[in-house]
Amino acid sequence: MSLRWWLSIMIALAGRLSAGSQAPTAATPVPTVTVPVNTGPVAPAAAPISSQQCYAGGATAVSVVSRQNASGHWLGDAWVERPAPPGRPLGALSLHLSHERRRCGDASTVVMHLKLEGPPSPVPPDYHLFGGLGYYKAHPERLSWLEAKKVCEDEGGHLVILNSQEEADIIKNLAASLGGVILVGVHDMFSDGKFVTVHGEPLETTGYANWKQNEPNGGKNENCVNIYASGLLNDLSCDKSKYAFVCEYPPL
Ligand SMILES: *[C@@H]1O[C@H](CO)[C@@H](O)[C@H](O)[C@H]1NC(C)=O
Ligand SMILES: [Ca+2]
Repeated sequence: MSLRWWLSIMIALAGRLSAGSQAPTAATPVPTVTVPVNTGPVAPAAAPISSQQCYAGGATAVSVVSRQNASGHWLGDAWVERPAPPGRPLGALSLHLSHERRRCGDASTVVMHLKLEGPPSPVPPDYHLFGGLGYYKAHPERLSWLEAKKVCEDEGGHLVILNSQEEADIIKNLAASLGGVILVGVHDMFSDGKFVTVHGEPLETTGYANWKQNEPNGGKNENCVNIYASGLLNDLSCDKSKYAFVCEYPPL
């Protein structure tokens, strides 16, 4: 099972230098562009990432600056910062950089290309990568939501959080093979009706919040959440209802 982790940034700085004219224009304006990296969400219009600040975004931040300075030297800088679970080793990364002039008709551009590739990070035993989305471990043993949460955390993971229809499809198929119900990492223990993930993120912003019709219906008696094999969500008791569960370990 080998996940190839890569990112690729291409910056085309349109110098619009015609074929004959070699003299660079002094103090070209500094364009800053944001480009998608990998498949995760991308932070909008990231400024150059300062090492003085803590990175707080849940998305990948990319900042690229490319310019010619007053003496005509080409200068480029690229920063990429993405969230990563604490304590995960990165492994050896290989980095390839190239720089070339590209012509298209009588327009000319300068292209900087950065390519990074590294092996997958080690994962706990029995976690399997599904669809490039994350590493999952199915637990067929029936536990309460609170017990299941602890088992996942003790393994270094967390109760599964659904971030897309694609991910929900994987987990609902697991639910079908594990008795029809899977506990997921969402609850409203802190404020009734305000469902949040085990990381504290509001359910509505996770990317998947499809409740079964007439759910959630448990009020203060049902503060934890499961998914059915239908893919729909339900609230249930955190300590009395015992079901199978899935632990998740994020990629990278
Ligand atoms: C332009 O950048 C080059 C390379 O960093 C540097 O040597 C040169 O002094 C710079 N020119 C000006 C005018 O800042
Ligand atoms: Ca319910």
